[in-house]
Formats: sequence, C-alpha cells, structure tokens
Amino acid sequence: MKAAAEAVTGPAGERWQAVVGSRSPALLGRAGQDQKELKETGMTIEVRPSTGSIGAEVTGVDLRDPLAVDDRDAIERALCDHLVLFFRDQDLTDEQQRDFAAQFGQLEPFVLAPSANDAVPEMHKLTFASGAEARGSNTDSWHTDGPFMERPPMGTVLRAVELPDYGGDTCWVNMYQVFESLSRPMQDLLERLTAEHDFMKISYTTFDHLPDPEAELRRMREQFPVMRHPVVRTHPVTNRKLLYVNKNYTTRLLGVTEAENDVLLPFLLERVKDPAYQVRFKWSPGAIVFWDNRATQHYAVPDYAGRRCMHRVVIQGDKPY
Ligand SMILES: O=C(O)CCC(=O)C(=O)O
Repeated sequence: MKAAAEAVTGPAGERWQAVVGSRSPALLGRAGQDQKELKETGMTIEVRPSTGSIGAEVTGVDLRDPLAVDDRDAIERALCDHLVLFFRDQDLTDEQQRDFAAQFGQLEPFVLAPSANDAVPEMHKLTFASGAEARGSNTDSWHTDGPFMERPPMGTVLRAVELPDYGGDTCWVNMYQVFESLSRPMQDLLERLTAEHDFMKISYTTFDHLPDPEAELRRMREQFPVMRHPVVRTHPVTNRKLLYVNKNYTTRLLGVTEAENDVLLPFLLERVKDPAYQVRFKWSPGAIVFWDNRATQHYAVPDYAGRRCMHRVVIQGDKPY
C-alpha cells in the first residue's frame, strides 16, 4: 500500500488530502504518529473511486474493531465525497455490523423489514429465495430509504450474508448530479416545490407473518402520516443541492397543478436511470456497503437464481431542508 498522502478530487468536487496513503487529513503534519500507528496496525486506508460519478472501494481498514478516530473521520469524509463505500472481505457478525454503523450516528429501528436477529434489534434482513421472488418487491425499483419519515435515515449499512452464484448486484445513483443535469429554469422551479411521500405507495408483504397484518399497517399509518419534504434538499454536510423524489414513495408534487404533476413527476423519476450518474456493485462474500442515504437512490437487480440474504442497519438522519 502507498504511504504518501495524495490530493484527491471526488465526485462531490471537493479536494482533500486523502485517504490514499494517509490515515486522514487530520493527520497531515503528524507523520510521526501516523507512522507509529501504521507500524502498530500495519494498515492504512485507501479509497479508490469506482466511477467518475459515485462509489469508491475502501481497503486497509478492519471493520471488526472500533475505528481509530482518524479512520472514522476518513470514512465519513469519503462517504460525503463518494456517496457509496464498498468494503470487501470484512466477514462481520451482526454485532460487528451494528457497532460499525453506530460509530456514525444513532441507529434507527427500521420498520419496513423483518428483524434479522433478536439479540440485535436494529438489524433487519432482506431475503429472497430467488431473483424471481425479488421481482416487484420494491427493492428492484429506484428508491431511497425512509423518505416517508420526518427524519429519513442519513445512511444505510448493508452486508452480504448469503449470495447467489451470479447476479444480484446493487446499483446506486448520485442525486446531486441528477439535479445538476436539469436546466437552470427547471432547477429554479423545483426548488420552490415540496413533495408528498407515503410508505403506502408500495404494497407490503413484510407483515404477512403477523396474526393481523392489517392492524400493523394501521399502526404504521398512524406512526407515518403522509410526509412532505422539499423536492430539492440541501445536504447538511456538503451544503450541495440534490433532487429528493423517488419512485417507491413520492406520490405527488405540491405547488403545481395535477396535470403538471402528472407530467413532471414521472419525468423526474426517469432521470435517475442515466447510467452516467450510477455505479453497480458486484457483491462478494464478506462485502459490506455504507451509503449516504440522503444523496443517493439504489436498486437491487433481481436477476439471480438461488437465495440472496442481506442484513441491514440504518442510521438516523436530519429533517430534510
Ligand atoms: O438488497 C439490496 O441490494 C438493496 C436492498 C434495498 O433496496 C434496501 O436496502 O433498501
């Protein structure tokens, strides 16, 4: 691995002394300590962009252990810069996955997926016996997690537990760039609008195992009334603007007529399909992915034969503005 720090320009446009060969910007000028830590751990974080738009592979860090402050900071910075971080060969337990995620914020007891482990209540699972079963499950359409919440998750940590022999990749899209691809007059219009998000837009099988799934849905309706968020939100860390509507949960643009909504919302939902703003990740055993749920959408490709099981935790976020 490289030992010298390099300046990196990420898709978010920020230059920072990075993670390639240094433990973090905070350590620049502290080479003695840096070297000492390197000697002790034998590891240094590297972040390699996967595309010119979004995604980066991160190596040189062992997620099983609590992160050194500088490593934690480097990961947080890389997340803001690249939006989706791919870690391979980590082989974590549920507890280790939870503890890794908890270093970036309070974990959210997510409601729309079954629990994976009674001993780790924040952990839930997404399991399909085959790609055919996953088709139409709403993981195979572009979405962000929890926009129907007042404070949607800031990030999601997803781990491969059981993978099919082939297929089952996941794709992410950079919502800053989707917004920036629109003309200035269109951006100006969208910045003045809000949108409604409703978890009831998609159908649920999550509660089918419960004695009274209808009652559970009613309870959910009370907990999550139809939510309004700005159509263009500002990322609380980078201050950049991004488009915040998605196929699974956005039901209506407010501030335009119904006829205008019927044209405009589908048009916006189509924009995420441009491959220029996407990355596609081929999972491998032990892989774990951490994404910025504020500035991305994702899509799980249902093209596999055989079982696929993923364990997931989400990290609480802020109210979009
Ligand atoms: O299974 C995947 O790859 C993604 C699942 C998903 O859509 C989600 O975590 O919200």
